Amino acid sequence: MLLTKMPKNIICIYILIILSSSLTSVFASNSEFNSWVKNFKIKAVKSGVSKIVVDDVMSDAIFLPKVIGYDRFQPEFYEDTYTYIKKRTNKNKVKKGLALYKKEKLTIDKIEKEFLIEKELLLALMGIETNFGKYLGKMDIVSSLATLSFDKRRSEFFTKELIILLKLVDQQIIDKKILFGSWAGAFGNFQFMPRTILNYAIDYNKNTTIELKKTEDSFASAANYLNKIGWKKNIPCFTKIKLSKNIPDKYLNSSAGNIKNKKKVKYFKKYIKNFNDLKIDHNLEAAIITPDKDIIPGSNTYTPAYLVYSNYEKVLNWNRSLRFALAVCTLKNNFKNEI
Ligand SMILES: [Ca+2]
Repeated sequence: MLLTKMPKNIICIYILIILSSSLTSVFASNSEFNSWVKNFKIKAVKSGVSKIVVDDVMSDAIFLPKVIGYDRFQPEFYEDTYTYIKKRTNKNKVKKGLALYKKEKLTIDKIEKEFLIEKELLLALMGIETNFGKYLGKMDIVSSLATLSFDKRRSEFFTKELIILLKLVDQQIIDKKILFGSWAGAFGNFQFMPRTILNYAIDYNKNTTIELKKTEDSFASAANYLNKIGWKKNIPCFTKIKLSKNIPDKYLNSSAGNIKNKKKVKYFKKYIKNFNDLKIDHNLEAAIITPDKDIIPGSNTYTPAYLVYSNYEKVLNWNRSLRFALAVCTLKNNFKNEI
């Protein structure tokens, strides 16, 4: 805007200054990144990955500035709960999930029985994570993880994930040629991080490779994961409630990091206006979440509010976001009404 009023030569100088300063910072971060890679490779070898694999896989790793952008601008940070859930659980998504279920019914039903995980939950997770395999991500995962490890915000977490990924390649569990996924390093239909692949992914159809972009292995791996972390079949995730203003602040969880102050459902009776309408076991252990409080500017402290149970926390294990877990369980309920 300002540029149109400036003389041309001044504009040129102005643009040159901007260009040179941004180039300097790119070069600076590239050289810092390269020296980070050098140190990381030493660390990876020390933790037991073969030097050949470390050198081979890390040779193409580059710093991806856009990954930092995505990390700082996740919808979980700025979308209010209603918008977030509505966008991800619409009729179209249910329709798409039902079509997939119809096509893969035999496999999905078998996996539901074997791992004791509702098919509706599996469909919901796949729907939210990748829109049923449509958005698997095309990012080079090694570079994504390296960029996030180099970055200060969650360096320790992503460094560990990158080392696990190298181990998976080293042990020939994963082929380095297929390592394309999300900006945060997640992979396949259910967006597994390397640690999840290591601990829970299975070669369900026993063809000697784990194929997380195919139905059999990806559904069985997701079901195995949920089963191992303690998902309880036929127990709800959450119940929407209307809170009274007399509720002490300490019961209002707005952070997914650590759900605090759990009590039996009946304990919260005095704080819930619609308690008598709730169709849930009053002895179930529950906590209260108010996901917009402290996060969405100007939001009402008491709405929306939910009682959440142990299954809800299992979905948080999957992805530590209050809204993500609400969306998954909402979509699960939507499927329940249709299947
Ligand atoms: Ca397989």
